[in-house]
Amino acid sequence: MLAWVDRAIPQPKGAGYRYAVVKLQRQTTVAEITLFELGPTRSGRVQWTLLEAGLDYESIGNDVEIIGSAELRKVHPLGKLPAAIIDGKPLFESAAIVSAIADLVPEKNLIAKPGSWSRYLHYQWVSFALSEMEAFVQSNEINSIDFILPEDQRVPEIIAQNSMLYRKGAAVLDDVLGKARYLVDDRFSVTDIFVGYTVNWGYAEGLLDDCRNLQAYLGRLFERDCCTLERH
Ligand SMILES: N[C@@H](CCC(=O)N[C@@H](CS)C(=O)NCC(=O)O)C(=O)O
Repeated sequence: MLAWVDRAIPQPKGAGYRYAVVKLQRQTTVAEITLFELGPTRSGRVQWTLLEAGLDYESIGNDVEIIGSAELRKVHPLGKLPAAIIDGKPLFESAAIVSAIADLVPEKNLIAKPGSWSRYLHYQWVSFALSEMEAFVQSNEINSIDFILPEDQRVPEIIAQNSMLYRKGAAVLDDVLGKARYLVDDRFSVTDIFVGYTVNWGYAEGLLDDCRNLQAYLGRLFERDCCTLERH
C-alpha cells in the first residue's frame, strides 16, 4: 500500500536552515492476513470488510471440511468460522475480526475512531445484533437443519419463540433505520457489514415482513460493489 511519511532531510551548510521536512511516498504492507472462511458463512463479513479495505489476504478453507478441523482449532477453540491470523496473531469471532481489520486502514473510514462515542455506538449495535437478534435465528437454524445437531438433539418447539424474539429486535432496528440510512454517524461502516448479515439472515427466515426500513437497508447494502451478502 502507498503511504506518505514526513521525513526531516539534513540540508547543506549555508542553506539557512538545518533540515527540510519533505513528504516521501513509500510502500508499506499493512498486515499479513490469513482468513479461514467458507462461502456464505459469517466469514462473509470478514471477506466484505477486506474488500472494502482493499487488503490482500490468504484464504484457507472454502470447503466444509475446514469446520472443526485440527488446523482451524489452533485458531478458534470451537473450530468455527470465521477465524483469522493477523500478523501472526490468532483472532476469532467475526465482530472482533472485522473491527481489527477496519482499524488497520483508518484512512478508509470503515469504523468510528477508537475512544469516540461513535465507536461505542458500533459496539452497541454489534452487541445488540448478536444478543437480541442473531442468537435467535442461529437457534432456529440449529433446530431445523441437520448441519450442526442430529435430529434427536433438536428442539423444534423453540422456533416460534425465537422468531418472536428476533422480530422484537428487528423492530428496534427498523425504527432506527427509518430515520437514518446507516447505523453509526449515518455513513456506511463495518457496523453495517456486521449488522447487515444478521438482518439478511432474518430476511432469509421470513422474519422481516413488517420491516420495510430494514428491507430498504438491505437494498442499500446490496448496492455496494463489495457486498458479500447472499440474495434470498
Ligand atoms: N459468533 C461467531 C459464530 C461462529 C459460528 O457459529 N460459525 C458457524 C458458521 S457461520 C460455524 O462455524 N458453525 C459450525 C459449528 O457450529 O460447528 C462469529 O460471529 O464468528
